Amino acid sequence: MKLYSAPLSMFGAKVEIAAREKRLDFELQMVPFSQQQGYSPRHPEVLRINPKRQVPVWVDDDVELYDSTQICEYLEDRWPAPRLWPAGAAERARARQLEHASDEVFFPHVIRLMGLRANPDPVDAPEWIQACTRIRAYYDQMERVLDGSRFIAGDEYSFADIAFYMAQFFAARHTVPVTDAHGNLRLWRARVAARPAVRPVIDAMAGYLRSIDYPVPDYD
Ligand SMILES: N[C@@H](CCC(=O)N[C@@H](CS)C(=O)NCC(=O)O)C(=O)O
Repeated sequence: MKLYSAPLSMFGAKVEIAAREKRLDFELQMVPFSQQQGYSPRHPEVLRINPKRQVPVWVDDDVELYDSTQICEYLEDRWPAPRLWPAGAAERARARQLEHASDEVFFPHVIRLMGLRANPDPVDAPEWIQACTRIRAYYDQMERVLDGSRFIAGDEYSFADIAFYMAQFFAARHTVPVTDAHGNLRLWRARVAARPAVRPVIDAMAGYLRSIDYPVPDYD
């Protein structure tokens, strides 16, 4: 099995963590990527398999998939243990909703910061302030979700934790870290970072950032 990812792909990291949690034997293929050129040239297998031309892409014989969430669903169906979605239908639906919100509600604010950072002095721009405010508001929401539970979707670790752990790392990289103002989230972050499946993935990403002289935020 093969995972096509990239050194700063937060969506690729989600899949890598999930595959490690399930102790799968897979090859990790990093596609060409640099801060200057972006994803150029595109890897031919990524172009062949993903009409969106993005990583992650997962290949398991004739099963060829793209999109991190879709790939995680496959991993869960194909290797149900250890479980990464909760057992009950309602709990599962809630966890899926939280995973989706992390990728599609929270992360777009981070993407907005990434785009604005190209400008000389973005910090006074109303769009910058608005994105930071929305990121902190989402932290407030997750702080309440974590009140009395160890993980985002309850007491069991799930894909929702993997998604939000990676998303908040990117928010931290782009100036809006989880701080002591969010005590539940700080404890949760350390809990997730300590997992043997998470540690090597986040350490490798931090190592890549250091190798290109980029700052690394606290991540545990
Ligand atoms: N929803 C997709 C998003 C994938 C995505 O945005 N991948 C980024 C890397 S993290 C990418 O390949 N970007 C290059 C591009 O969009 O051209 C997923 O969950 O896999």
